[in-house]
Amino acid sequence: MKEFFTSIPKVQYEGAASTNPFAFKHYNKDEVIAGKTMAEHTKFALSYWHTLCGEGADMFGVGTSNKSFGETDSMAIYKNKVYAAFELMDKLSIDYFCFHDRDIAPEGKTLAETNANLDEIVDLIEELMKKYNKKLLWGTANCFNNPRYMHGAATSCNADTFAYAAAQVKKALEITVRLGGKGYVFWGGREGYETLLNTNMGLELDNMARLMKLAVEYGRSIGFTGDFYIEPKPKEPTKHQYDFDVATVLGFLRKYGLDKDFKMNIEANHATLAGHTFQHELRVARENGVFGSIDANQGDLLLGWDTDQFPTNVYETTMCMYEVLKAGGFVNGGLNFDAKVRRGSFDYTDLAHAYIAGMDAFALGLKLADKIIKDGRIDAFTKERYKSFETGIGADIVAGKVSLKDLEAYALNLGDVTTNESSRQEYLEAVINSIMFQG
Ligand code: XUL
Ligand code: CO
Repeated sequence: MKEFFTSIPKVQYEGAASTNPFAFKHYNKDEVIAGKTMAEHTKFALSYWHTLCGEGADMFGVGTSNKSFGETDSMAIYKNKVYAAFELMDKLSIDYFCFHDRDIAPEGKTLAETNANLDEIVDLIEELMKKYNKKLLWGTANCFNNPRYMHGAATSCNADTFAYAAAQVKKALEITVRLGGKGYVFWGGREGYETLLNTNMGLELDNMARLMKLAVEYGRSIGFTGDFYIEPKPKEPTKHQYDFDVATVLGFLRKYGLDKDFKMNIEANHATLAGHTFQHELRVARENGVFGSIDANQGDLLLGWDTDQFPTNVYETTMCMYEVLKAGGFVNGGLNFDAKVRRGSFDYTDLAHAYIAGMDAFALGLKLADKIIKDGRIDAFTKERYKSFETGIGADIVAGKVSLKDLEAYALNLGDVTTNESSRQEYLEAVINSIMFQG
């Protein structure tokens, strides 16, 4: 069989002291942490679009990395992408992958031809999934790239576009089910607006929910038992994306009765674009029972766009894994690297370095998050901070036993509040550092 990534060896765990650029320093897949192996905790996934399709083009220049894998005919290129994907997953011990329909097969002249292209490629994917023992984390439809989606997909002003998007979602769901995927993602590609001067926001939101309802009905009817996800993002490509952040999406899901079937796919760089930390978005999802899956990457806080960099910031990965552990771990979700190498990192070797760096950052984050939880000081401090709600008036408030009148009577009797305690933020930040850096 052809080998595409000849410069990349099978990557093994060698431990933190290793200087081998092709070795894991922290990701030791079978090592047990808090009752589960690292592989079970992390469920790393390869993002097909960046890894097999992204060539590094930006607004100012063409691609710097060729992803045609030695072929010129379109279907032959896409078949080689499949072989390349499984070779890389195998070399990096990545158990899952995710894709958009258009990442895996080219569009034909008609929708029927496009669907036939998909079927042909999915046959090959299915074969290699068995051969390499790999799984599909989630599937999705790319309803944003083609010019037909210039005004959005479900939120387009053009009903024909809505219908076309629905057809794409139907097929993408069928493929996801066929490949055993336990997730289906809606990232609102162009579901937003550029100006309110031409926008019927009410109809657009109703229509967005309509497509999701149709997807749930159809998905369940063909045996999809996994989670539907919304992946919040506040802007880009449109000025305002309707799925702004987890809190906004929650309001949307509850309004349209979609909250039983949908959870969140939280992306680190989307969180920061929304003016939140990654941990904030995970916490909001966890507290509301909609934590589902993660698109693991990091942005550059000095830039205002989605840079989708491979995650290396261990503070971020640690607090992410802290939230994941607190949420009880992934059920159907996992850690998908929706991340791309920089334009100047153009050769295949860079792909290996990038995935190794990201996987190690999360493995280290997992170990440190487990230590923070086992250490117990952070949790104990937070519990103690709210102790006034465990007895007396606080317990009555929590139990819903008191009215405003009762509380007024209590406050009048109190005179003033004289017992506040320090929040000890600086101490707690130092505790985190002392656990993370014990050397
Ligand atoms: C875009 C983005 C997407 C989704 C899948 O910002 O994150 O790649 O993850 O459509
Ligand atoms: Co994403």
